[in-house]
Amino acid sequence: MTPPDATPGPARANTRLPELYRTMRRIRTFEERVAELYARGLSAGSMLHLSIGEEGAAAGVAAAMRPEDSFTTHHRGHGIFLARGADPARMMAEIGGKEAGYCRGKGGSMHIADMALGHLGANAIVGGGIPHVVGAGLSYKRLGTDAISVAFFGDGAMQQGLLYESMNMAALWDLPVLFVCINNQYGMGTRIDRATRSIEFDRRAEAFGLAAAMVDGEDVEAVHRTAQALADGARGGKPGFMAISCFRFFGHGRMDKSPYRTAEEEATGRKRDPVSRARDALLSQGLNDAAALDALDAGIAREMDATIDFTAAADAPAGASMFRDVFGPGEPEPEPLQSRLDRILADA
Ligand SMILES: Cc1ncc(C[n+]2csc(CCOP(=O)(O)OP(=O)(O)O)c2C)c(N)n1
Ligand SMILES: [Mg+2]
Repeated sequence: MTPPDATPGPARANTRLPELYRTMRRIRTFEERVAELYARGLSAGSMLHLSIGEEGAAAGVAAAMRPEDSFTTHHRGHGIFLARGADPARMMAEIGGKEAGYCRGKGGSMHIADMALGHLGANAIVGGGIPHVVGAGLSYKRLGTDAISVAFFGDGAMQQGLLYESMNMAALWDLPVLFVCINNQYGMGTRIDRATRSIEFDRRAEAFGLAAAMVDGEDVEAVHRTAQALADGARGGKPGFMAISCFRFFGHGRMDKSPYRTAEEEATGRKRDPVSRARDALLSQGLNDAAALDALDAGIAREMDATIDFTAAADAPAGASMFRDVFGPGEPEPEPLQSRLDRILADA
């Protein structure tokens, strides 16, 4: 139950806090612009799940991964993909349903994937992306590579059977896999203590033979240290699990005003802020001064503002491409909708 290497040490000269802060600030600002995209009527649909409050999980784990590693995410995965090197303009264009997006606008917020960056897919089915990393891990083991595959999912998936099948196989076959549960306290409108009797999630993973830890997502350096130890173990064939506790600052999706929780609970929860905590730490440790951090934040704001302009100006996919990119190479082209309709009407 003890995190493998989560003991806070003395101030470290080689701290990665500045880099972790930058990643988190980029995620926070990107998500704020996603909310703006929606408010301006430029998003493809309303199913947008912001990861504000969860930046410590994405930044901390991503920093423990290598370029060759792959991953899957749940429906709240913008921040994870950004932390893994996604181009925010192409991401925003995807969320806006534009041709310039990662999946030519056909994946949207919840189904972004990009094999070049190891993103095996966001998934709208709770727990749906978890078994994929077991398959990826099996292939890495067979190929003899050093890569690992990481599944990111919410606390809702802790109550899904496929997680346990996946953890069992990963442990049984010594696969280079890391399971990362982002426990933001809620599955839609249901608080975690109304979904399960036990939130000692690490004990569940240990029961399957995984190395397991729980960590506070407000402390990005603790997340990073824990993820690094578990990722190193996974690379050596000992799969790992970590549960990162944090607070979902806003509603489940953009339409959700969170009527199921009180204003006091939200105010208290939002004090668990990994971004402002990291900023305070950078200042108190003398790693940055306030002016430098303000300049950094302003540069990030400009970068993210530009993603909205890019998306607004980008083209939608051509109607004729509707069935393209749906099947793998070599699959027959589906019959165009119009010709199918013509045929059905002719037969009628
Ligand atoms: C198998 C399945 N059941 C139910 C849903 C409906 N659903 C969508 S998101 C969600 C809550 C997920 O909560 P959690 O896993 O904690 O992720 P979070 O939204 O908090 O990031 C549910 C129940 C679904 N998409 N898939
Ligand atoms: Mg949740």
